[in-house]
Amino acid sequence: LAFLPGAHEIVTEPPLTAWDAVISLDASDPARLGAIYHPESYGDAPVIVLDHHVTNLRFGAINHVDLQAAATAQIVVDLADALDVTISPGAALCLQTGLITDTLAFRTSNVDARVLATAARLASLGATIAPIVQRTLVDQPLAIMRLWGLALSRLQYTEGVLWTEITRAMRSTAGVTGDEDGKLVSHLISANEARVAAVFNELADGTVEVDLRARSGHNVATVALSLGGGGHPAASGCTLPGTLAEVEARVLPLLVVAAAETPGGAQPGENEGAKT
Ligand SMILES: [Mn+2]
Repeated sequence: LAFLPGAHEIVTEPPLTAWDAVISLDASDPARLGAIYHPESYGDAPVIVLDHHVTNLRFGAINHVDLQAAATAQIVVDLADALDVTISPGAALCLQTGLITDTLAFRTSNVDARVLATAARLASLGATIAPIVQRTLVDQPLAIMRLWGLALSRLQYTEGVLWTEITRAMRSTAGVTGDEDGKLVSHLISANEARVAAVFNELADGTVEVDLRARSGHNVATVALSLGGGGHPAASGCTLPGTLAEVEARVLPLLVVAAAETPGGAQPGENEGAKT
């Protein structure tokens, strides 16, 4: 995201100074904010939660959770309008990037006329859609593709659930530094046979990140929530302690149940990818 204005000001360890307010965006629970969230040091500063996940735990002093918003950036635009704040070209680029990444380039099922109108308006301010899609959703390092190759060679399918795993050794072999996997699970769910997809990702700290996707009519948000995570019915995740084998043994039976749900019991409003 280095192309965004202000990107160089992003820090992963904010100073523990006095803040006027702390604003959490697109996070359904504090755990999704990771180590940057220190509520014990915020004093009287209110935590303001802006989000659109159905699993949101309302952990702020002020919680503005708009379940109809296709993207959290849509909520920010709505607030700017309500407060009569002019959106600069730089802000438009950031907000358009938020719309695109949160909706996987306007492909999630909650995309509606409202978010398309907002995208058109931000485009008119100079935030052209195609280059943002290319940079945020299409371009991948070669090492990530090598990692996909290793992970796809371990692909397993059972009762509507398509899944694989990524070990630390595989990441090392592929030359991938860090914990990212290029959102492999988003590709798994595109298999015709997959009603639910999962990637079990062995992290450097010894925990396992579980990324989940579901086709319309199936719900992985309830699975993620029951395991301490969260997200949308069609896209959710959690992080669990244990070995890959232990976590897989715990989660896969729940996914088989989710894949067996009949579309008649479908939940409205699903979505998405970006988890922060
Ligand atoms: Mn989101």
